[in-house]
Amino acid sequence: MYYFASDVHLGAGDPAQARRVERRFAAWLDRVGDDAEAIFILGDLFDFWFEYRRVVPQGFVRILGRLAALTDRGVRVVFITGNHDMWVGDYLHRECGVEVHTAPLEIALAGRRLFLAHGDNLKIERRPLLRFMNAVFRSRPLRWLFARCVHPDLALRFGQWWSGKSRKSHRNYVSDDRTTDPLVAYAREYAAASSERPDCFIFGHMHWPRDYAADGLRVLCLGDWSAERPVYAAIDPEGCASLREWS
Ligand SMILES: [Mn+2]
Repeated sequence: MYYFASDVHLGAGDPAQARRVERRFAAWLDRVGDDAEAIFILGDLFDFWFEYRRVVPQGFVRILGRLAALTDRGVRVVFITGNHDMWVGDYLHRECGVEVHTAPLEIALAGRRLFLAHGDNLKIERRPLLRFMNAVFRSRPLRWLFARCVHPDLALRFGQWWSGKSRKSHRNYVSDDRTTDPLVAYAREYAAASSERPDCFIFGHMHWPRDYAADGLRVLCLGDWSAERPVYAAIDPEGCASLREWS
């Protein structure tokens, strides 16, 4: 089995809330770990993450321990970073054996061709401001400078404040499938332009679960983990994909 989850936002909210979400996701990892060939985390695992050469943020040990235990057992864990954890470096790979990607990933699983992405920064060419901000945020020299000049406690405090602000500002104004229409539109354009058309697209980011299937296009959008019953995706050995609720 292959499993897909996104937008856990570990550390978000007050400490009690953050712990609740951490336990929820830990229980899910325990369950899917039983029969998983691979587990894909499609971004925003952390509400904020910034790592120094020898310093990482406190917390999340239930999750980090489980990820390490999974990869120790030979379960493949793939993490595509999102807009809240774009500063993940090599710590998760070195310590937990997680395969980290900072861009969308095309991959063949169970005889299906999949396109996996967090869902931010798609079609960025036509948005100069977003492109500029991305260049700044993702710039390696700036990251290096930031890590050398800003004390970790200060950096984390700023980052957590910024993440909370951004999360709240992105809270959906329309609570229906229209929220994920841009992802479906992106998938349609991408499929039309590619020689090897993906059988299924899986995205996170919008915190709005949706199973879209029309005109040979299949798009799965995952839910977020602040929900009582988070929605994740599964693909069975026959290549059959579905959204599922975790409770
Ligand atoms: Mn998110």
